[in-house]
Amino acid sequence: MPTQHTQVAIIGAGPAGLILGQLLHQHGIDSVIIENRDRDYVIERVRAGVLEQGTVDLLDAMGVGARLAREGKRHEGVYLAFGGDRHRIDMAAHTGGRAITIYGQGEVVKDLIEARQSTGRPLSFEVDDVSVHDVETTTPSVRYHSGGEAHEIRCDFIAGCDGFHGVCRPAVAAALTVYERVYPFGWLGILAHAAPSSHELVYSLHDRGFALFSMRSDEVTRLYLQCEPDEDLSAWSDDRIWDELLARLGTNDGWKPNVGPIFQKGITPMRSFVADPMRVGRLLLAGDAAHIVPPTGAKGLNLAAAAAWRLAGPLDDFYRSGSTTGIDTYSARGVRRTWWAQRFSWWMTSTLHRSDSANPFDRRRQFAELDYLVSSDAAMASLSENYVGIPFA
Ligand code: FAS
Ligand code: PHB
Repeated sequence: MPTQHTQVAIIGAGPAGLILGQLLHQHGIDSVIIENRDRDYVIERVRAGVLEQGTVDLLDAMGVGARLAREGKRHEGVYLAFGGDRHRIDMAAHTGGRAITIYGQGEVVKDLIEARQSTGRPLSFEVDDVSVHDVETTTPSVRYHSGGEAHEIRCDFIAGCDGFHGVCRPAVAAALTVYERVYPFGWLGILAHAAPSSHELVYSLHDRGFALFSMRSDEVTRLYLQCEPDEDLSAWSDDRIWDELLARLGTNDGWKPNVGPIFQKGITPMRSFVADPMRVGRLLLAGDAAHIVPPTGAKGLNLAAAAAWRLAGPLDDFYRSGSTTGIDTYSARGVRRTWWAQRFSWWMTSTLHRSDSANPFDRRRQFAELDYLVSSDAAMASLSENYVGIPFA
């Protein structure tokens, strides 16, 4: 069986794995990245769209921020709509100039794959039967098949960046405590060829349910509406989707999304999930492999980037000085940040979604929560600080 030797074996070429690979390269640390899907799939998969200030700064510092700087849309504010009115929160004013940037996850992954390939370091797509071994020893290994041939990677560390449905977390499930909440609704998301009619995002709580106005470019609008978790997509004609979006998003000042041909639609389940610890022996989990947040807080991709950044430094310390301090505290620091993001994402989700079980008291309290939020500088500052992202350090 062909055997590769490396320092860090990275499983998964999503944002977590690719950012870690690039940071390790910059520290002169060897790594091998293996991915079970093909290159086009990981680029074209429709996911995140919001980058925190810290993620943008990290990608820039890694030298993969040029196209992001040219094509990304920097948003200093965000709108909350309820009771028929839109309210703008000036996040930059509440955070000393920090902001979010709209840039599709596929674009981030594309830039990172190009950077990886220009380093000449290994990145293999379409592998299968991936398994991890001896993670409780100082010589763990990864086995997989590629092109029908068995392969083995011998390494010092395995970075489990294989997402929620990967093999790394289940491989150490016995050592983990899992916390989970599944929400009684999902998101029906679309991409449409329509020029965005707002220059910033609009989150809307409406009697008919939540809706979100976002974008991908000057020609493409991204929109979501609250639906049943097991909603049947075939029951949603394009006309029905637009009728519902216009009903939930249109505001008294006449603002509404532009309508255009829908070219992508899908349903996203909503869950909060935390696995603790994020490290078992020489296996270190990062990103969705360790935690899932509902997308209302736009934290998933940004947590993955923060985890890669939080792991690269300690690995560099280990190879420079043999110190394991950073590696030993990786999980505690990661789990703490994850719970902050969980709290914010749960709060955004429960404040902005319609719950069938809610009684009239809860509805009015939800409304009061939003009314207080857009009337209090302290509350707007808290939302802004969390939405633009708590600094990585
Ligand atoms: P990923 O899932 O992206 O990557 C893991 C990789 O591992 C994948 O490429 C997978 O193919 C591969 N893999 C899996 N099993 C494997 C195996 N056995 N062997 C080899 N490879 C394997 N987050 C935000 O921050 N902002 C948003 O606006 C936002 N919107 C979202 C909208 C939707 C519809 C969805 C689904 C998610 C959204 N998210 C958002 C969250 C999302 O972006 C994730 O948090 C992010 O992809 C996490 O990155 P990774 O941890 O790298 O995991
Ligand atoms: C998106 O643009 O896809 C998006 C924006 C904000 C969210 C989730 C998704 O909270």
